[in-house]
Amino acid sequence: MATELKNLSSYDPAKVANGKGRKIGIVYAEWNDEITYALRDGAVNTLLANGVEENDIELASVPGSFELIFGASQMVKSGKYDAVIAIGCVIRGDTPHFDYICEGVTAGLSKLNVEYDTPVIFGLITTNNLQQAQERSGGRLGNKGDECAVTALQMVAQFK
Ligand code: DLZ
Repeated sequence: MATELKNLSSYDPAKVANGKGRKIGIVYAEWNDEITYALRDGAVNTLLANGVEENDIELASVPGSFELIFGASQMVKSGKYDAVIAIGCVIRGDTPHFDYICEGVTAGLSKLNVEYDTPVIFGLITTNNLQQAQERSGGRLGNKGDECAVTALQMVAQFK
């Protein structure tokens, strides 16, 4: 389903598992920080709104989205978290770099999900321009950080 058809921040609170006692790691990229900080804050606020305690949310920043793989990997291997949310924003430029980063991050995070028992949530926004990223980080289409937080709690409740 295209994001155009779903507001990323809308969810039914009654269907979201309470996060009390859950430990969530969030790794976020500094590239396009106007966007990634908004995504990170959305994720944190939604976790708090659904019972996760502030002390149980740990944040780590990495330089760019490509480094999300290593950052998420370190968090997963630490065994400290019930779920890890990886947040980044890649905006298409004039070269194929966009495709390499998107493919690399997708493959890297997917591998973690297959090889370890901690769910890694895909909070990477991949857009053609800044406006599309703004629309998905608290704008017209909601905030993908909210969606990631809800997804993390659902995955933990279902599988841990
Ligand atoms: C190099 C680069 C470029 C061109 N664009 C982005 C981007 O749109 N979003 C992002 O998160 N990171 C970008 N990067 C940085 C790479 O993710 C990575 O940090 C560098 O290639 C160093 O490994």
